Amino acid sequence: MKLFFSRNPNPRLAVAVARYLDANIEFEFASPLAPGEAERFLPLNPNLLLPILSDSGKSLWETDAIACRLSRLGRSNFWRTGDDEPEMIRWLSWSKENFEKACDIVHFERGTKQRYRLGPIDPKKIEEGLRLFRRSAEILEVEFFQREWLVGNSVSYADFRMAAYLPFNDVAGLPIEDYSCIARWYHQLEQIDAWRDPFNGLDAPPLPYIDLAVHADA
Ligand SMILES: N[C@@H](CCC(=O)N[C@@H](CS)C(=O)NCC(=O)O)C(=O)O
Repeated sequence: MKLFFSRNPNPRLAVAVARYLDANIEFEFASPLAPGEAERFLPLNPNLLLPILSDSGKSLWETDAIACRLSRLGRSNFWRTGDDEPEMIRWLSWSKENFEKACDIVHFERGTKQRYRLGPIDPKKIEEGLRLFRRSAEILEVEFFQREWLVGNSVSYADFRMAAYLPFNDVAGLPIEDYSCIARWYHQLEQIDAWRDPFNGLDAPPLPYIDLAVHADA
């Protein structure tokens, strides 16, 4: 079984899950969008995106599905099952439309667009992302005032998914530290080796450099 990955947010998340679960898989750095790569990757993922989990001629794409598969294979409760599952799904679903979406909007402008030279930062999108970030961070802050992790008393995939863009906050510059309970939760997540340094020992070139001074925006 092989996980194709890059250092971008969703593939990073999948690698972190695999390493947290100590999954017995191979890792291969990939660039399906690079010239000449489509022919190899289209049959594996018609979206030409990462991560992809490939297993004896079959492939699974979408990070959440891969996390679910790896957790089941490892007989782990990291992907919650039983009575906690609806609560975990609630956070995955909410995150996609709220906290993580906000992080994605801002990171796309300040990070992805600048890394891959996709155009200038759009201040309107930054404003929209920051507005959604504040609105959703207020909800999360209340939650983390009352609990250490999103589901039950231990880390789950919901925590990893919610935090998917936070390792990129050096470029995204989201005001996480304004929310002390969220900051506390994230520092706690950073104590987990697989989260903090998922690419340790893997062959994976660094992401293209961004000159933060040149790209400073509103
Ligand atoms: N909904 C997909 C999103 C996948 C996605 O957008 N992947 C991006 C990185 S975040 C990608 O493959 N970019 C090209 C690359 O990293 O080479 C998932 O959750 O897996």
